[in-house]
Amino acid sequence: MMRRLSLLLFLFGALALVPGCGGGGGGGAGGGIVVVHGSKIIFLSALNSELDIYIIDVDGSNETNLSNDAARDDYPVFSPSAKKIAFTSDRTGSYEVYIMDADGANVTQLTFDGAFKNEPAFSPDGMKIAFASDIDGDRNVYIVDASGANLTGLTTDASTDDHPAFSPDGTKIAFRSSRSGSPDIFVMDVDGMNQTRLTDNGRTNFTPLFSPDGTKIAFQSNLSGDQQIHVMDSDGLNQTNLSQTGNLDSEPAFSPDGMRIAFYSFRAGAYNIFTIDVAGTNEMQLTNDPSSDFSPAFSPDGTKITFESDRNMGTFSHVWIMGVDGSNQTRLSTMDRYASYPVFN
Ligand SMILES: [Ca+2]
Ligand SMILES: [Ca+2]
Ligand SMILES: [Ca+2]
Repeated sequence: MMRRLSLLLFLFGALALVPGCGGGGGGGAGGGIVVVHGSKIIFLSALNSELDIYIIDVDGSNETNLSNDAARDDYPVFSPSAKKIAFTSDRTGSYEVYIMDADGANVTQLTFDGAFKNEPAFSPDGMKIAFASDIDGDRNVYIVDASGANLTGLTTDASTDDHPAFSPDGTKIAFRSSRSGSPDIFVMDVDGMNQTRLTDNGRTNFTPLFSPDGTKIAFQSNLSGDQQIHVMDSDGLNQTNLSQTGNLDSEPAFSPDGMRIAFYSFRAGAYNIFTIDVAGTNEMQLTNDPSSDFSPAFSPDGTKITFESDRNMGTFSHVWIMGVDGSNQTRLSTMDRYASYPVFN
């Protein structure tokens, strides 16, 4: 997956693992977690090639390191109930899939084979986790029960298969595959049957994302030369370049009602957050700052957007929040660490 932080970590160089610092932080009884959706944000935090998963209240209080391990703890995703967080960690020396309670308690390792893994995604019922791995030597999409049982490979082609994303009804998984010669968006049944190619443009297509009602798939493509936000019907029809700016547009996120897509764009020499209707109309620029604003994500009620920005802090990126009209832009995280990829519970 083309993640900005991966590049950052590459620049830092290889990680020297510090032994003997295991264990999840947070404490508390997992079964008793009461979730108020939209009240908390998880994000990835990095410093000196070490990664941790943090959580913070939407008012900026209670900034907490949930993983609290010397290894690289990466790719945090809330379960649909937001009571659990799946993530990857190399705390055993290889990247495995883990699950923990949303307060950091009850860390459970789900995979044990030693192959690289990333991009975990919860099924809509929270019972399964899809992820990408090279368990079989090449990159494929796998699925495992949230208990760790029934690890199953869904793709078998020798090319790259990754970027899994569940449909909202849990029956389909969209993914990226290079089996046809160039990276394209595919979809398959959740058991791996009926793998179907949706894009066929000879260019690079990646990171499919179902709309909340499952009727559309947003994806990124360099079909027009620059990386742009595209959308299509979930059967591959009506493929449309939404952003069409001639500048880098990336990291699309659907609003809860599925009507708008937020993304970041590098226009006029700065990274800023924009939103646009899925029909390609009513584009709005929400941030207008020379700093870098990335990774927009809507609140569950659709009234707020959290994002990453390095404004005001010089070196470090931080978690910010604003209204969907760009109002009241407020910094939430305060640690002297990089903060990236914020998402609401
Ligand atoms: Ca860590
Ligand atoms: Ca493969
Ligand atoms: Ca900016």
